[in-house]
Amino acid sequence: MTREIVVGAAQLGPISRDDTRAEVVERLLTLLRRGAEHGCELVVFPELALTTFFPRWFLDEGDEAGIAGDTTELDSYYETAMPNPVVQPLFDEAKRLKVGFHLGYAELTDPNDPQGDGTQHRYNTAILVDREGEIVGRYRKVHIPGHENHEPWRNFQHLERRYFEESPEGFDVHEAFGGVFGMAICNDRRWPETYRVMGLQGVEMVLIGYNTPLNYAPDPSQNPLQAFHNHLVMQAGAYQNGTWVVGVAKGGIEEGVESLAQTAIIAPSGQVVAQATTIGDELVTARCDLDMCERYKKTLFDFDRYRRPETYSLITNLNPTPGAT
Ligand code: CDV
Repeated sequence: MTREIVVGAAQLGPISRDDTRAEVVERLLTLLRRGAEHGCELVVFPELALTTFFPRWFLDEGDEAGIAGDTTELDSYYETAMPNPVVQPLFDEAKRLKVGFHLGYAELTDPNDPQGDGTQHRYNTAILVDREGEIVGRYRKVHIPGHENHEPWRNFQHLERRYFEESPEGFDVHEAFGGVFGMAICNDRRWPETYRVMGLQGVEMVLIGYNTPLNYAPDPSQNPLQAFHNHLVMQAGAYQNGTWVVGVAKGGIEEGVESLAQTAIIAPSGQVVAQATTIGDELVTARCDLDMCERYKKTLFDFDRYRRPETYSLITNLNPTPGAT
């Protein structure tokens, strides 16, 4: 018996600064229902899928010392609970349709959470929700790109490093949908370690949402290569770890900033098996055989047989001596 799962990659077009959460959730519901019509068991939404990409604005009156002043608008972009009343319809519909989903959002933690450390944190987060509408996995972004302080020379800001902490939790995998699932968020997809850490835990499908502006201010020579680099890293991550990768964009022109679309479902062979053709709300689907992962995990990328971790210590040694193993 094969372990096949029909997956929907639910690309979003732009979300405006004044769009309400309720309006956005209606768009997500439309895509979730479209997924159900296409036989999907899982629908994957992008990074920060409930709001506009707010790190493009300097939203507080702080300085190098950090966020300060009136944080009312900044805080309004974060979720303080998940699910919450505005997002609950998505969970209810998932349960009714028996379609799970993956959702990215900004998380403001509760300092009184008994499982927390007594302080409040801001994370760029994604959750995996099963076909019963239950959260079965949570991931907080590890690689945070951009900058910490207002840089007026840029056409737009990318203040992710001001508004989000780097998660110390790393990359877990989750048994769900009859397989082993992992999550990563946007910039994480450019780092080989992201896939390898999950590959070492037997991951069979990595879900990745992204917001990638076509204009990269620190080095505009990379602008025409955005689409190439996007697929390059996800296809390599899939192939080198024998895993499916589902990369889902929030694309199009959002508040004047043009972002990459190119949502894609990638097989363990590294081949793109489905790809979005628009830059707006669009669902692309693929029937993914999770057993296909074994073909790569048991042959070329048989980690136990062929990996040489004793020669890679430079990668994880926090005080490396170049050349030492
Ligand atoms: N949201 C992101 O993480 N975006 C980055 C951009 C800023 C380079 C990305 O890696 O696509």
